[in-house]
Amino acid sequence: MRLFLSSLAIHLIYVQALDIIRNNGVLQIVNKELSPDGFSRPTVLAGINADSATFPGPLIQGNKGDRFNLNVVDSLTDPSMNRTTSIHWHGLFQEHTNWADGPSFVTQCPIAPDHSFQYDFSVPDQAGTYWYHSHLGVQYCDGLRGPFVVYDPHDPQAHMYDIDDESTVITLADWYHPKAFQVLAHGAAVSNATLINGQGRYPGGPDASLAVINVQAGKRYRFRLVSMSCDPNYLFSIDGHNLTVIEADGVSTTPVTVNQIQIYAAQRYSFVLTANQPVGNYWIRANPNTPLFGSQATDPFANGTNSAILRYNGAPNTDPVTAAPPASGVIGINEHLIHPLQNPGAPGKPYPGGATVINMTLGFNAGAFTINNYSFVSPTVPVLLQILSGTQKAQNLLPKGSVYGLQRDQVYEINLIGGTAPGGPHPFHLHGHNFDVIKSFDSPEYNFQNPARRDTTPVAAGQMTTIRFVADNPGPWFLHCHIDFHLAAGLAVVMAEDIPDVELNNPVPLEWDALCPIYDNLQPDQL
Ligand SMILES: [Cu+2]
Repeated sequence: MRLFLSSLAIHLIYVQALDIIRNNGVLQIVNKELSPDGFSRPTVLAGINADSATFPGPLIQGNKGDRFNLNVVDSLTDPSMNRTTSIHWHGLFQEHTNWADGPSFVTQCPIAPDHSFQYDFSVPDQAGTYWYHSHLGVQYCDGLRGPFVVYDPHDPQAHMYDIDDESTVITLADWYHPKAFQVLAHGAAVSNATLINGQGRYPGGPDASLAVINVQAGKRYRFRLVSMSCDPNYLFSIDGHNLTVIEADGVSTTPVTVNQIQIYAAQRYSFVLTANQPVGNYWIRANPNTPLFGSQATDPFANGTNSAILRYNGAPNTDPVTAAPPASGVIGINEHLIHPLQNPGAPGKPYPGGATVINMTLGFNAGAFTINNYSFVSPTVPVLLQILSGTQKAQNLLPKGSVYGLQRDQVYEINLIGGTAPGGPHPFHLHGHNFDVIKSFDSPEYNFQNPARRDTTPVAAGQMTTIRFVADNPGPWFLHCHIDFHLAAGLAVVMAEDIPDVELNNPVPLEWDALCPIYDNLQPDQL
């Protein structure tokens, strides 16, 4: 009965204004009460100013080759959550600007409340779909996340689509009613709602507005799907439509046509959707691998949960009545079937061990995740500052056992061995690089010829995922699980790349030098 009523309900047309920052701007970080799913809670948000801050944060955009100047202003006041912050620009290499990468206590001290910090970096040779988020504790789960798109004026796949703008960015996010530190303390995270473009519903909650994505019949859209998840992966689909994947994590791919995309925390895909169905409304679905808190039904989409609406121009403002493809008709995306469009092929020799091998075995011990038996605990002095202060041996860098020294221009082969670590698959993200996934979690086969090239790949229990990359970007780069609650519980290491050249390659601004002295003088209620 409830479903029936809901399908007849007429929704208010609610178009969320997505603020845009083009290359240069202010990102103001504020506390605000927000109820994106009808439940009001205090949050940590980014906005172009305090009043406009919302979820997700503004879309940052620019072109390949551009420089970005983003002044992060910390106006946080709520001592029940972190008042300090730092921002990571996920997927961008930060060559020569390791200091602007963002992870707290790896490349910087956090920004203090009532202070600001200017991130100034160039994107000379990357284009695609990225995002930004707090990289301090579990702060991004309280709201500080937003999309970041670098357009390619000479996109080799431009002929495949007609429309690619702010209206074609689709963000997926898990949303929690408790604050993130409370979710972390609870252990296994269960989200209350799935937000698609910042809107959604929770089981038992009100009929909050759902996101509506408008299309015109006959046009081809390049949708940019961004998982801003703190934890779940999503099975994403749009009823009645195929999705032709052309990008994974900022790397153009040879087109693969599917009707469902499994997307892990922090991953991105571009897909082309042709609006070739009868004018109408179609459900957009994002089914999390962990059911929403309190969901009773066997139907994960009951009452519009985990859903948004694809609406053709001319269709009525009503809920869709469409059905998902039956399980037997699902064509999913397999990572081992993703191939780079340009310059495919892994560095190193075409056999397992044909590069400098590092084994990393995941584990779990006394409530903490480990890699090779060490749990990552943030050092008090950022790793970059330790290096600039003269520590030149990886084994002397803190945290002990979690920093790996890499030699300049060597090809590394990292075996990420899932072992018995719970809560997987764990999407591993390497800062400062893309990597070639020569052995995916979803295939026993190696591929050296044209493996997926991306920046985030899952590692499953009892399985091995193997990545390769060239150590050509001097600096300390975080390698970690992107389930934010697992990162907070220690599932991380630092790759200290070409330590002797870090200082020369990454001149730091005076403002960066000032961060730690300011941070170290904060009172407990300012942290
Ligand atoms: Cu994990």
